[in-house]
Amino acid sequence: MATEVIKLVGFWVSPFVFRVEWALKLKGVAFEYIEEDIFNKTNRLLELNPVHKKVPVFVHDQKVIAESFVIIEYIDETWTQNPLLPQDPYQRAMARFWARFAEEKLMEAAWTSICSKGEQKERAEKEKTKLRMATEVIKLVGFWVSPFVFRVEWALKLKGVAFEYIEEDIFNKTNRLLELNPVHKKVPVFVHDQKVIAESFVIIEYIDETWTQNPLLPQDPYQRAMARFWARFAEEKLMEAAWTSICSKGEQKERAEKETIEALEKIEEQLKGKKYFGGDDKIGYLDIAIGWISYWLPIWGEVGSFEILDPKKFPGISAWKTRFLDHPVIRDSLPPRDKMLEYFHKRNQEWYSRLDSSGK
Ligand SMILES: N[C@@H](CCC(=O)N[C@@H](CS)C(=O)NCC(=O)O)C(=O)O
Repeated sequence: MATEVIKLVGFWVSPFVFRVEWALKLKGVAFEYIEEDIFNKTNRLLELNPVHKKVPVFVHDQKVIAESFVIIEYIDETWTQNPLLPQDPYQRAMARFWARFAEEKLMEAAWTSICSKGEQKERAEKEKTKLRMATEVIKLVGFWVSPFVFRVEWALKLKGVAFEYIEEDIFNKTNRLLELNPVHKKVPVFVHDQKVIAESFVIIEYIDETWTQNPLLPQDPYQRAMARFWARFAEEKLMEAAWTSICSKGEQKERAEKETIEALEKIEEQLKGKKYFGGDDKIGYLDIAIGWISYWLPIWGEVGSFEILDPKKFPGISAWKTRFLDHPVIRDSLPPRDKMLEYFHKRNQEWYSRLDSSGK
């Protein structure tokens, strides 16, 4: 190395130059850095890179190389310590493919989006989001009838985030589920690149904070607190009471029915004439969180012969329910009603026989 001439001609803020610098440093290759003024190009640059007239230019003894990707591969093949490209040819191809993709598509769109105005800017922003999504791994592990899974699906669709859905059999759990959610062993599980998240409410907040278009939670901290409060209330009080009311008998059933109605009355008050729980204009976090009331709850009522959502008693919730189910995203993302009835009848029978055998 001591007798070698190794020079890098660069410009202080160029990302193309920095990637060469990083490669050399990762390899432990000493080099001389020469700053170039790209707004007033020297003859040196014009002679070293007559084709593109751009930095970086890499000089190794008599050899002159331009184009950062070409330089990096040259460096990797010349100084073989700490290999940068994968050994496997397919992995190498993939690395080259995505490096080019980010360069040609993402960098161009990102730059246009900050250098353009109006429609052109909007188009570039959209392109950027689309490209970001194309390179992301976004998976939802679910179960076809789970209201917890559907709320995540609704959030993703309302945001326009494409994802891969993976069906799990919760009665015969796969190792995938046990590994992804070792704490609860339940669906939904959300996978975003290397990140794995469980618990539907936690997932929805993550989605809202990661893809900021069409915000779901209110902007105001107090309103956010309220949305979280009522989401939990419906989950802990209403869901539990409603399920018990259709799966129990006698006094226990009566008590659970009363609790269900009381919880619904409190939720009815929250609407206060609004179209949606989050306000008048659109579906938000709380609508999604308690969305199961619109579809699952009436089916449970049918299974347990108990009209839970009486429209006279709950005119606000009933109107919201119609509006919510009519929203194109929700309408197209619901489990089939017949199959649900059959499933919950079966679950209901299982609960009854459990109660009978425990002598209650
Ligand atoms: N609190 C969890 C509840 C998830 C849950 O109960 N999922 C059910 C499907 S509906 C499940 O995976 N059950 C499997 C089990 O209980 O072992 C959430 O909000 O994500």
